[in-house]
Amino acid sequence: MAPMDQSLRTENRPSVCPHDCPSACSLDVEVIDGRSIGRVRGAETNTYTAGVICAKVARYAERIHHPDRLLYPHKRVGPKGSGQFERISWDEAMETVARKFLEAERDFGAQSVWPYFYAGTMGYVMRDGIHRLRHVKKYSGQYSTICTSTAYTGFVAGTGKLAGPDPREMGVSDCIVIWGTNPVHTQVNVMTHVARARKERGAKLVVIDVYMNPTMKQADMALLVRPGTDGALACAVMHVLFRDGLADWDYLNRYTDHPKELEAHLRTRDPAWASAITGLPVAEIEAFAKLVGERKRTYFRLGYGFARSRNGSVNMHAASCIAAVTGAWRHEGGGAFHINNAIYHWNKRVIEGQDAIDPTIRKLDQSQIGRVLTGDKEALYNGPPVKALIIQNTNPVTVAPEQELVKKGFAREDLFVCVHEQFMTETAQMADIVLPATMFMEHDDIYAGGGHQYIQMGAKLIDPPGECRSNHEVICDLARRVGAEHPGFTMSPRELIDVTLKDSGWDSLDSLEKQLHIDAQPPFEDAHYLKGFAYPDGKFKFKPDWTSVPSVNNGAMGPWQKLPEFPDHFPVIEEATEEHPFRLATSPARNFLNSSFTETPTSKAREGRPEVMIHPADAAPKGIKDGDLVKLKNVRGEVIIHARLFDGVRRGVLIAESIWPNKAHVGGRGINTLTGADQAAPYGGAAFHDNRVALEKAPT
Ligand SMILES: Nc1nc2c(c(=O)[nH]1)N[C@H]1C(S)=C(S)[C@@H](COP(=O)(O)OP(=O)(O)OC[C@H]3O[C@@H](n4cnc5c(=O)[nH]c(N)nc54)[C@H](O)[C@@H]3O)O[C@H]1N2
Ligand SMILES: Nc1nc2c(c(=O)[nH]1)N[C@H]1C(S)=C(S)[C@@H](COP(=O)(O)OP(=O)(O)OC[C@H]3O[C@@H](n4cnc5c(=O)[nH]c(N)nc54)[C@H](O)[C@@H]3O)O[C@H]1N2
Ligand code: SF4
Ligand SMILES: [Mo]
Repeated sequence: MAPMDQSLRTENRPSVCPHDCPSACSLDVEVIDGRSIGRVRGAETNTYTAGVICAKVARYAERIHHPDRLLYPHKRVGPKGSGQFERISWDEAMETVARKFLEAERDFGAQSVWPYFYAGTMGYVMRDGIHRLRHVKKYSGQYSTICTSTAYTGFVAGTGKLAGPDPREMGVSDCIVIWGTNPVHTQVNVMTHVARARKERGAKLVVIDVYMNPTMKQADMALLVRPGTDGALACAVMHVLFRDGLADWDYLNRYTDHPKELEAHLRTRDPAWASAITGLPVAEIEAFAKLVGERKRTYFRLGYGFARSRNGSVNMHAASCIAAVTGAWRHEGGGAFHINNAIYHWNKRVIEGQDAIDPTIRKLDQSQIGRVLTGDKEALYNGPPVKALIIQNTNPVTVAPEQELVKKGFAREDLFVCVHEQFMTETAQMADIVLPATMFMEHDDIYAGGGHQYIQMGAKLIDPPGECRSNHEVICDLARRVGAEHPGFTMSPRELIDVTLKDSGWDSLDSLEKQLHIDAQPPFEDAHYLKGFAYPDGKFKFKPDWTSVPSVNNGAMGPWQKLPEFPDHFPVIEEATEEHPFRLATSPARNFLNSSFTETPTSKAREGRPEVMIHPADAAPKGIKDGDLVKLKNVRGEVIIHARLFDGVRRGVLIAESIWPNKAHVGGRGINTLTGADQAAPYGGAAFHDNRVALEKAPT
């Protein structure tokens, strides 16, 4: 810590953005008087994030010094959800949590306790330490499906691992295809490299999305597809590549599994077929195929968004296949990229307490928290009910699907809930015990970029306000009180970081701090799979064995028996019906990050209010005008929201940029009232952008 006695000294210190964003930007933070945060800028030292950060984090002083931050432990004194809390001591709070956990364990078995977490911070010590407590105590596991399952599964299906060409190579591409991600909102740094490629090489930017978002507005070629139809588009593109002699047969023969069968399979998947499914004109599909067929240095930047459908894994895989047909992988600036998880070869043995894992313990589906808490037998794997929760880094009473069930579950009188949070979120509001949490500049942690290749240290810069404690402190304290023993509970965050670096084949914390960060980018031939893909035979799989996709297997789920053998349109999405004629996607808002930043004044002001975008021609016959309140309804519930007429969506498609708190909506029901928690094939995942709904003018 900086000494407190020098008045108003400003120093600039390095840090890392901890939020759940592929960019993990390197930050340059003004620390004022050793106590508070001034301006936050991007640090130039990181050659990927390169001094650029998003506006919401540039204004971080607003969040870290927010007057509404939780500062002290509280216990509930009124009815559940009443918001009536009373300040208590840390000791009383932790004693209560421990007692409730021990009682649940005694009466219903250890698996009636469910530590529930997600990626509100991406630091490994603070995010993943909760597993250590879980494993040592044999509490219920969490199968983390809310974000990545469909996307990861689809990418790994082809390549065998989660890695790809250096993201900085986008800057030397001749064509960049931004597919199902909206980087202007969700990972702004992609645009830096796109700008470079356009300037230096005259590169073309293609954007494939379901609405004319700010990224698509910058595109040379804008492909507006119907939600959940990207597999069909990918197939037609490959059809054209084979048909027109634009396939790289030398590459196909050396590096892929069944190219001849793929070609034959695609003969019937022509642009006219795909046009009927995707809504794209045939000419646009032909032009896109020609562009990527001729420009071998094409970088397919594949996002999460187009995988958040019930057929999302198939769509992700199909898109990645295009790079194998053109042989783009061979070229600098070419190939397909989703995320760089595999390059770090993390060994989080100590942080997660992996030596204590008991594989017989159930792993409850994170996305099905509503079903789990309302006693759905299948969701509970026929095991004991969940009687006690500790929640860190996530806000399920806003972000999880099937909100009606989620709210019902959290309202249970016999459920004990402890929420460790920075703000009084809608989840904290439902708690019995609320604990105040530190923010990233108030604790030590380590971060690795998903959208780039740096390992970075984010050191504590200032003391936390009030009595805030870090996740690590809370987990270690609770462990002591419930009798959980593990070396990790007695180590400091810095010791955990050091041992994790060493276990993972990186040097040490000392050396990381000296270098500022580690550039973990593998050599070109590895990143481009020139020595083969990550399957035993070294081949890219056009015909994946869906039920043995490595590293993501929790047992096949959803309608996996129906998965197509080859890339295809997998018709398991919530197609529109007469009763529910609209398809709704819940794409991310620019000034929020999931439900974070919904508390900061500038973000709230910039976003305005919850709105749904409707094509004017869909609105007119229903008498809906811009700014009217409308009702969206499906089998899971209904939502009242303001209409925004916008011709950048297709007819029959609705977009609600998310995730506003439920309470920001008239009637108190947020957008996740409408989203489903049924598991996508083959390894689960929530289909947030795949919802059929009815639309009508709300009664006034
Ligand atoms: N500002 C902001 N930044 C964020 C977040 C946020 O909420 N706000 N969330 C963070 C998190 S947790 C994550 S996982 C990442 C996710 O970041 P992304 O990879 O960008 O994924 P999504 O945000 O789900 O959606 C991206 C785009 O996919 C589009 N999309 C939806 N359905 C389809 C489809 O069927 N086909 C196609 N082609 N496109 C479709 C959406 O309209 C949206 O524009 O962003 C992170 N960054
Ligand atoms: N409709 C719709 N719903 C969605 C999505 C969508 O696209 N559409 N996206 C989904 C996706 S991809 C995701 S990842 C989820 C994410 O949803 P959440 O997991 O809720 O996401 P965040 O807002 O990133 O973080 C949650 C909380 O973590 C807290 N937090 C941050 N750091 C710390 C810390 O160090 N300690 C503690 N104790 N708390 C901390 C923050 O204050 C915040 O309230 O939402 C999903 N829900
Ligand atoms: S772009 Fe993402 S990683 Fe970078 S500062 Fe913004 S939220 Fe953080
Ligand atoms: Mo996410």
